[in-house]
Amino acid sequence: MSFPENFLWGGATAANQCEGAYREGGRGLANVDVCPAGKDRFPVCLGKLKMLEPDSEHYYPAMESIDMYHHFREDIAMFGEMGFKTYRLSIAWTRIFPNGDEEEPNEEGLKFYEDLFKECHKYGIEPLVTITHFDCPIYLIKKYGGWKNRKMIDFYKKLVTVLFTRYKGLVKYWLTFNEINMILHLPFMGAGLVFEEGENETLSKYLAAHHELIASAEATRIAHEIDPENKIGCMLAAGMTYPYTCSPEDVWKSMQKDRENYFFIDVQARGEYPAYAKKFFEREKIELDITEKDRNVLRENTVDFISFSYYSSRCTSADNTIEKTDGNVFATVKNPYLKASEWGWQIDPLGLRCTLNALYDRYQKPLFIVENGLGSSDEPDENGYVEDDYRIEYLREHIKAMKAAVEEDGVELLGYTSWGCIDLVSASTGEMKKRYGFIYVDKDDEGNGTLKRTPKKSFYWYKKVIASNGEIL
Ligand code: BGP
Repeated sequence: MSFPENFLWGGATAANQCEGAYREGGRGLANVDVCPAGKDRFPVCLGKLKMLEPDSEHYYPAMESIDMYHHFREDIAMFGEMGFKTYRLSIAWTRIFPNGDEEEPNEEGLKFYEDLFKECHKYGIEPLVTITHFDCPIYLIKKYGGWKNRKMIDFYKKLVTVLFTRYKGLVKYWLTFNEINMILHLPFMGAGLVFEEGENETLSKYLAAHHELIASAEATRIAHEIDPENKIGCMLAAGMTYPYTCSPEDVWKSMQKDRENYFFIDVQARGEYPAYAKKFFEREKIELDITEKDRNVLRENTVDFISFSYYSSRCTSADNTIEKTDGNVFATVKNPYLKASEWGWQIDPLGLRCTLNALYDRYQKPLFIVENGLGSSDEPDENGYVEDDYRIEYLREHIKAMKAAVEEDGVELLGYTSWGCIDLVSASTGEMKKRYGFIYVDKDDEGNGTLKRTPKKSFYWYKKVIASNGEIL
C-alpha cells in the first residue's frame, strides 16, 4: 500500500477565481478585482500599471465567475460524490474586513464561510483553507501601500485571529499565503504593490516579503495558541530549475534561480534568513530593519508542513540567447525533452518526483501538493459533457510520479489537491476559457451561460482513484 489510509485526496480553488458575487454580502474590493482580462492584465499584476478601480467599460469574468457564492452546496455535493477527503479553498479577506482595517468583522462574510465549512463536513470533507490567495483589500493598498507597509502585519493578525477563533473545530489545515514567492514575480497580485517612477522595486519586494514572513509566523503562533490542533503550512509556487546543459555555468545559474524561490520557505520552515539572502541584501543595499522581536517570532514559529503548487519544471541557461517559453508566470528556457500545454506550460511528471525529493531533502517536513493540473480549452458536446482524456493522462502521470516519491523515496506526503477541481477563472489570463475542472461549468468570457455543472470524463476517473486510494489509475 503506497498512500497512507488518511491521505488527503481532493481539489483546490481560490475565492476570487470561483465565488463571483464580488459586490455582495458586504464584500469590499480587492487587488484581484481590478486585474482585467486581456492585454492589460500582466502590466497590472506586475504593479506597472496603476489600476485601483475596475474599468467600468469592461466585463471581468471573475466578477461573476461560476458564482460559487450561490452554488456552493451543489458544488460541495459533487466533490462529495467524487469522494474528496479535503477541499482547498480561500477566504476573500474583503468579505471578512471589507476595507481591511475595520474594528469589527463583517458577520455576513463570516457566516458564508461557516456554512461552507459545515457543508464540507457533511460529506466528511476536511477544509484546507488558504488565508490569502492573491488577495489584498484595495483600501489597504490605497491607504498604506499594501505589504510594503509594516502595518499590514497588524491587519493580517487581526484577520487570522478572527478566523481561527470563529472556525475553531471546523478547520484544522491552514495556509498563510498562496504562492508567497509570487511577490517577486507578480508583485501587485501577490502583495498589492504598485511601483512609482524610480522606485527601488527590489527593495519594495523584499520589504513586502519580510512583512509577509513575519505575518505568517505570527499567524502560526496565534493558530497554535487558539487551538493546538491547528496545522499551518507555507505555500510555494514550486518546480525545480534544471540547468539547460551540464556546463557548470548553467548548473550554478539553476541553483541561483531555485534559491530565489526557496528563500521564502527557508525562512518559514527553518526560522531564519539564510546566509545567501543576507549576502544578497548586502550587495543590493537592501535594509529590512529586522528587529530582535522579528527574529524570535520567525525562529519560534516555523510551519508544520510545506505545501506547494506544481505545474511544470523550469529550465535555465547562462546563455541568454536560448529560446524561452511561458510557464506559470516564470519565463523559462524551452526544454527540448518536454511537451507543452496549449498555453506553453511544459509537462513534466518526473519533475514532480524531483521537486518532492528536493523539498523533502531540504526541509524534512511533511509536504502537501495543493495545486497540479492541466489548463485546457475544453469543448463540451451538446449535453455539456467533456471527454477530457488529455487531462486524465496528465493527472495520471503526475500521480504516478507522486506515488513513486512516497513509495520508493520515502517522501512524507499529507495529500494532493488538484487545481481548479471545478472550472473557474484563470489567474494568469483572467478568463474562463482556460479550464482545469473535473466539472464543466457553462459560462463564457462574455458572461453568457446557464452555470449548469456537468461532470467530465475525468470526474469518474478521479472518483475511482480516490476510492482505491491511488491504486487504480
Ligand atoms: C497558480 C495559482 C492559482 C491558479 C494556477 C493556475 O499560480 O495559485 O490561482 O490559477 O496557478 O494558473 P492559471 O489559472 O493561470 O492557469
